[in-house]
Amino acid sequence: MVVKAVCVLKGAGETSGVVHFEQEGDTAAVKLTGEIIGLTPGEHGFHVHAFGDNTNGCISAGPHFNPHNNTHAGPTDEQRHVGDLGNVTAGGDNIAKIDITDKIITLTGQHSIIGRTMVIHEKADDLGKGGNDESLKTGNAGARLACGVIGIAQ
Ligand SMILES: [Cu+2]
Ligand SMILES: [Zn+2]
Repeated sequence: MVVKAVCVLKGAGETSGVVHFEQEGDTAAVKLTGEIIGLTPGEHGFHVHAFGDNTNGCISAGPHFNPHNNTHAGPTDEQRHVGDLGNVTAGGDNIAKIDITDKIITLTGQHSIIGRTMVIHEKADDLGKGGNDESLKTGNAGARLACGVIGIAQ
């Protein structure tokens, strides 16, 4: 069975986007596609945060989704936050095309990301290699430019 989800990201500034998620069965990798516009050229941290709460903007989404109590890292690291999807890269047109396949996030079961929030950040995520405390929590990715709750898609 294919499970699909979608996330519409919005924020206080000009950054916005749409991300589609697809998973072909409970244990399969999740494929993310879509684009985020209104970004400065270069890398921007991109994570699943714990709560589907945007009552106080993207801040209420809380920290990175981390059900296994790990430190922050990059998407290919074995020990990472479930929500650590690393960076997306915007080009000179200020658009980041999303094309990610990830084996850690899931759209089913106890640790499903549906109902949680995707956040796109101001700065690059240092993937836990920044050499300071914040690097092991947030990757020093800075402000939350836009976010949206991940919902069930048709
Ligand atoms: Cu984040
Ligand atoms: Zn993290």
